[in-house]
Amino acid sequence: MTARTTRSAAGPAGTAAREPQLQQTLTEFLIDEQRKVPNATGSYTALVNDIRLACKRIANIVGKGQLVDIHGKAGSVNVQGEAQAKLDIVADEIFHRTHLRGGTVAAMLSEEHEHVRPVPPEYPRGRYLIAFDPLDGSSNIDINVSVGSIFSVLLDPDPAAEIGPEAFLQPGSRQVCAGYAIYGPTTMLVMTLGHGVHGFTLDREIGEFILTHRDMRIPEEASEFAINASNSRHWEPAVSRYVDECLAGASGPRGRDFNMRWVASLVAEAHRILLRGGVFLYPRDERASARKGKLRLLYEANPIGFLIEQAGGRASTGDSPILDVQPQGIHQRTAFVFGSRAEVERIEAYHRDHNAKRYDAPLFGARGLFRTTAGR
Ligand code: AFP
Repeated sequence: MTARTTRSAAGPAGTAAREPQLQQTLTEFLIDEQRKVPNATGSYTALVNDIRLACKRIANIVGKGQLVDIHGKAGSVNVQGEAQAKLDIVADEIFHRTHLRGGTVAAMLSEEHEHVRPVPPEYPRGRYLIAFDPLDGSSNIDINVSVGSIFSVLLDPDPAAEIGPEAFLQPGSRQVCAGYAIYGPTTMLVMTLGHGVHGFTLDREIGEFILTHRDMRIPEEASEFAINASNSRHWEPAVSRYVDECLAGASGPRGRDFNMRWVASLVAEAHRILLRGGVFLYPRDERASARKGKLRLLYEANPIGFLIEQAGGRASTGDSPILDVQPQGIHQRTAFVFGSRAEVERIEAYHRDHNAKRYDAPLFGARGLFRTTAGR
């Protein structure tokens, strides 16, 4: 055996003395991004570093589960009137505390708090506003299914003014950064800084996020749709028509079979769609609680919408682009449809066609698959 073909004890033939393959870390990625901006102060990089730390802290606790008594309800309700899980409260506290000291943030908005929380005067006020859903998909916690955190970053519109809720009332098109962490079999941070979408996987042994999914693009071909079908009797005609056509499969107007998915975690659905294509719908419907939709505009729909658009997909209210909506309130709800561009455009077209006239949906009408009360 010559020196050239010496077999390494650690690796297969031919890999002897190979240079270690150092994958790019999130830190290195951010340094490269910062260098592209002349006169950057590093404040933005520091903010993303704090987001990363908050997500790692939450991932650590999510990963321990009931070992640290984190499952179950907290016994309180949030501003939306939803029962809070213990992990909702812990994750909210982690996001809040992790962003207090850095001097990057002026105020925070959370799903779990009625009011905006300005950074207290003992800490420096930063240039950014951060809105977050600290723990998305809480109903999945106790059953050990993926949950996540969602964040949206805006610029403080008036750094000299006292900060209040109106500072956050900016359309999603003004976001400077957005993303989510998904706490699944692996923990990933998926984000956009406004130029494409990149995914980083947490390597727990070195405690770093590694760039594993550069420039994520939503596949154009879609064969999966996600919707909570238990609400079908309340849907608008355009939504019923779209779902009916998917369910009709190869023999219907779409000419091919579709599959249906529903994880009840926006983060998990968005992650699947980014990687595999498809479409997600949480439409408004005729229930009093859902007339304006269910998902929250500022810390659910806008950040996910920004990611989806940056990955080449489309994000919509069902009628118009989600990122153009002028928010009226910090906890405002919205209808939300996103995913592969052509599917979302089709749903928008159905809304235009059908909003004026009643659609007699064959699968959801009196003889419908999901409807039990005849003629209702
Ligand atoms: P939480 O942040 O309160 O856990 O909300 C989960 C969620 O907003 C979103 O992630 C899901 O898509 C949606 O609710 C599921 O809603 P249904 O339970 O009505 O299907």
